[in-house]
Amino acid sequence: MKMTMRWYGDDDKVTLDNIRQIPGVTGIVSAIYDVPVGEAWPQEKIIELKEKIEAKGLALDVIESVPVHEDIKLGLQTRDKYIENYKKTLINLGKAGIEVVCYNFMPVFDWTRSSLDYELIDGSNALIYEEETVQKMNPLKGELELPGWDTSYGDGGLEELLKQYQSITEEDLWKNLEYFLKEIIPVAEDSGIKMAIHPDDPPWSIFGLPRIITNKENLERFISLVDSPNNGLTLCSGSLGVSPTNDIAELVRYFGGKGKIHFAHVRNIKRTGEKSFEEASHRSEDGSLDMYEIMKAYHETGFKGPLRPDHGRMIWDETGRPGYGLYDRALGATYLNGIWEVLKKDKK
Ligand SMILES: [Mn+2]
Repeated sequence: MKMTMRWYGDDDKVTLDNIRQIPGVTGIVSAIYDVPVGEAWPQEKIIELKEKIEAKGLALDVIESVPVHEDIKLGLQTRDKYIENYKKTLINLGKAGIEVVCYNFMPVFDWTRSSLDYELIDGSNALIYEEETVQKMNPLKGELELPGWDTSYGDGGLEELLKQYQSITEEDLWKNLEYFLKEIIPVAEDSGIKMAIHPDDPPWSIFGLPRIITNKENLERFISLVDSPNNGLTLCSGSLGVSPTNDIAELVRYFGGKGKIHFAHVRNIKRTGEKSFEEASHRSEDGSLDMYEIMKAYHETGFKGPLRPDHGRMIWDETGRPGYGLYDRALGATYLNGIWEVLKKDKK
């Protein structure tokens, strides 16, 4: 396992110098943020990012994410142009020696929460999701806008985009995903890149939009769309784990055993009701997931890929990008590294 940390580039308040001082963190998860969605990433920008990270003694282990243009998810005629650009990006990343690319296939909205700074009982702040609150919000009226969302559709564009999705069923989305994979996976193979789809967060439909990367059955269907070692998963414990029917350790054993987990997000959540949850500290006792069992499953399946603590709470008066402060993620990395050390040493 390679312990990594997400870094948002030069604009990130958390610096590479901060990250290199967290014990046991050796790699960075990052992306190019100033190329519009759908355009190819220039080789020079990728090399520049990689060299900046390596100059600090860290490795650029994962690109998270290369976003997928909505026309691809919608299956529009124009998708082929964007798929060609996606292939160019993969080729350029491969030339730079990048091994893992994370992406997702969520229509319109990326990860969704009802509050970004909910105060927990200990005075820390966390992202939470309450289904009732989200149901009442109207993103068309600007009542919900989250930092993870691509809003390049601009004024009025969102309404148009949501209209286009009205006729898209889950089966349509599956077909569009299959079309995309059949185009890009051969390029990923040639470029030495493992593609790792991130599950939908939360793993159920929101605002009437289809969501399909949600549970074991669908993950199985996903990997069978294109049978290739380069077609795999970002197994995110926090995204999948908010559904009590998703047993994360079991998913790790099952898909990890097949060599299908290319990237691991390990974080805890506390289920607070049906379809409602708080993001908790990484520690098992603080949430609904048993982190020891999850790490044990990774250890037992011989996981050698990149792994990162996922979102953290805001603690110690830190301010910054919701979910992506330094302190709580550093605690998470250290905690997970501690579990890993025990697992390594206990192995007879
Ligand atoms: Mn995640």
